[in-house]
Amino acid sequence: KRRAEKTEVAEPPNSLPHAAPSLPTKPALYSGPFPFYRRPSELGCFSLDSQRQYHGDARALRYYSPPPTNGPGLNFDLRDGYPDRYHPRDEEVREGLDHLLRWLLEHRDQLEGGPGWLAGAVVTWRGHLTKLLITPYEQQEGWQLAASRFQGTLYLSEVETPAARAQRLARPPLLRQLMYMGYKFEQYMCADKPGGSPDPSGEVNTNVAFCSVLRSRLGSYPLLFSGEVDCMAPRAASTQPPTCYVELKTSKELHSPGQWRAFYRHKLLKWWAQSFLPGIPHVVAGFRNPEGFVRSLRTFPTMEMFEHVRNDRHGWSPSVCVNFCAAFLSFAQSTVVQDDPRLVHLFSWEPGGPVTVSVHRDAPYAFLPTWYVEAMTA
Ligand code: 0WD
Ligand code: CA
Repeated sequence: KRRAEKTEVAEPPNSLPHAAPSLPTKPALYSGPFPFYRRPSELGCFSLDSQRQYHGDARALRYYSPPPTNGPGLNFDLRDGYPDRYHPRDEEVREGLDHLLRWLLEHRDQLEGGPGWLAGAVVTWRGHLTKLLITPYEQQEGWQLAASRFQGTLYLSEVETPAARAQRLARPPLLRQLMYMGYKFEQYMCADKPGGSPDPSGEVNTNVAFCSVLRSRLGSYPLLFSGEVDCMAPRAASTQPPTCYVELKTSKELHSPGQWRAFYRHKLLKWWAQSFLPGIPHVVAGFRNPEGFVRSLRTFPTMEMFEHVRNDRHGWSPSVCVNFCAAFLSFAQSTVVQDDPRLVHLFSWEPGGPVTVSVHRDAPYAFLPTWYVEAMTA
């Protein structure tokens, strides 16, 4: 068994001294014990409004407000308001890490962890770390992560792959509607004020977001990342973030044991990875029928999701996911040596292969904005 702390870097054979290093992704290579993952703590938050404008506060935070009964009577029409009350975010706007960088710039003098903490940290979106966690099991979609080192800190920002872009531009109408339905479910489940009631009559505007900024550490790698949070439970066992947060999901109604098995193997892996990272303890799922109505809810505690695949030969393992992520961070830390915000190491991965690296300077891959670099240098 390989140790979790070891970097899974394939050394170039002696005959090819200049072969670029790569990182394998097969699950069997990462089956060691679960590595250390620091209990995530919230450093702060920010909100994006209906115009996608940044505000350094929690104005976009919503409150978990499920219907009084989960059973007969529950009937959320997820297609209601589509497309006339839908204001989707402009996906052509490439935001990169910008909103998170703005938060960081405004809070860099108040960061805990002592002087120099940020210089040793990895800064990224939670969603990028989720993709890393599930990589050993992903068989469909590859990814590209751009990495730059600046004042010691390693910044990771996703680059849309050509395949993902093509898929997005050719997104079938039914898939567009399905995306809307996920947001519509949030509207049925959330109130704007603690103790308030949901108002599904308004429009669904996906520019609006509440993002939590978290600190954690994976093995020896300090992490600062931000993730979009759906809502907070005002009467949760703990009112302290991130344990009061609730992640909302929708899924097709499941009937046969085979359908549940597939759900545990694929969907629950993604749900687990996404909520494990920020330490969000509960995922509440709405199950929709073929007509798009949610008729039942089920709460999945994040820390119990693995139990559904523990005895499944084709299941997933949290330690494989987290060991791979640690190996990637080690690989990235040792690959991106030069401190230069205009230099980008592009890590690319396609299912079935290893993670490979290419090096680029300035446009189109450089992602640390001039306003950020200049303000941090001043
Ligand atoms: O520009 C990009 N390539 C991306 C931007 C990719 C991923 C996220 N984002 C934005 C999000 O809009 C959000 O403001 O970054 C911020 C933080 O995202 P995250 O929490 O790191 O991302 P992730 O965990 O992948 O997604 C969380 C939620 C999603 O909920 P579900 O239940 O579907 O996982 O953020 C939303 C979505 O509600 N979301 C997006 N909203 C608008 N545009 C997008 C997107 N591209 N991706 C995720
Ligand atoms: Ca969600």
